Amino acid sequence: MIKIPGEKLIWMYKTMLKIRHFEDKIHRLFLEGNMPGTIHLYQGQEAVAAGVCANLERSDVITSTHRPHGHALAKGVAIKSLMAELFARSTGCCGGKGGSMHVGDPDVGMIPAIAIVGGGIPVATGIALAFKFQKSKRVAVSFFGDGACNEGSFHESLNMGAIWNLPVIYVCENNLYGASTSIRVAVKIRDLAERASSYGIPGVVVDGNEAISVYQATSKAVERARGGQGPTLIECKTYRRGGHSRSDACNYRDKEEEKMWLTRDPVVILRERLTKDGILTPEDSKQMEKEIEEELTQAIHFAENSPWPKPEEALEQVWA
Ligand SMILES: Cc1ncc(C[n+]2csc(CCOP(=O)(O)OP(=O)(O)O)c2C)c(N)n1
Ligand SMILES: [Mg+2]
Repeated sequence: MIKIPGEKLIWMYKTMLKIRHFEDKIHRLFLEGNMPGTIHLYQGQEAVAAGVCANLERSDVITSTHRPHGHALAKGVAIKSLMAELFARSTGCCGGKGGSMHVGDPDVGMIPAIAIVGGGIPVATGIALAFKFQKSKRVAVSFFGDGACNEGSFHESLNMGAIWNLPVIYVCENNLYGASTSIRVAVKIRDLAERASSYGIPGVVVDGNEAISVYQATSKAVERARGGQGPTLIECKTYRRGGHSRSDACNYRDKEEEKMWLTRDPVVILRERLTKDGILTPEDSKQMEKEIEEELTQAIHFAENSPWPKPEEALEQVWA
């Protein structure tokens, strides 16, 4: 176990709070009809984005999914540009053309999210191949769900990453459901991380609601990747606090299971741990929440007052 510096722990906590508050706000805005499109909330999984990204440099690159807000905030996409994108305004990180499922900013190392399930895995693998050709120490990280592990792209990418020892980390966020389908009827093995052995790479299972465990596992994987030893598959066991998307009442989930996971709130787990270790006080936490709320209010104001994209902009930034 490596010792995690206090400021890193605080960064992880603040990042998780930021994600939680950001999504509380946008959830309300969507339900009120003030935001177009749809959203897939990341709430409950914050420890994964924060624990992984705390190990990355700005120059490292991540790929994400249809559930990308947490990854974007943890990798450093500006809140204002994220908010404006969700409001479909031209000041958004994709010029208002992407919306919730396609947020990203290559300047901070996030490829705009790919909503095709499993679509980001080969992209991260290709980016890692480029890093290897460039003899750079940068790493690529692909975030994806349990559902993506049954896509061909998962298997093809892991094999390619493995045989070429690419600097890539595969982070599976196993929240036990692919939309409404329980993992129990979708795969026969207990841990998806077992699949790593078919490709000759390490596969580790971590408690995805424990930011510190996620951090530790990622730290090892990043060291391996930067050292030219190839990929790692990290399976983070976690749970969505809400539905798959905004209109899902989750009738397919067992109520006892829900109750158990909801008591394991990753934000609370880290807060209690840091408080116990004397790294965080309740006042620090309150102050952080206040600052985040102010930043969010400003971001919403910025987004609502930003211009809509012009029709002719639809033909810009198009390569194919
Ligand atoms: C190739 C493909 N098939 C189906 C869909 C529709 N779809 C969107 S999200 C989703 C479930 C994905 O589950 P998982 O990978 O576990 O991610 P989670 O939603 O749990 O974060 C599905 C089936 C899609 N976007 N892409
Ligand atoms: Mg899932």
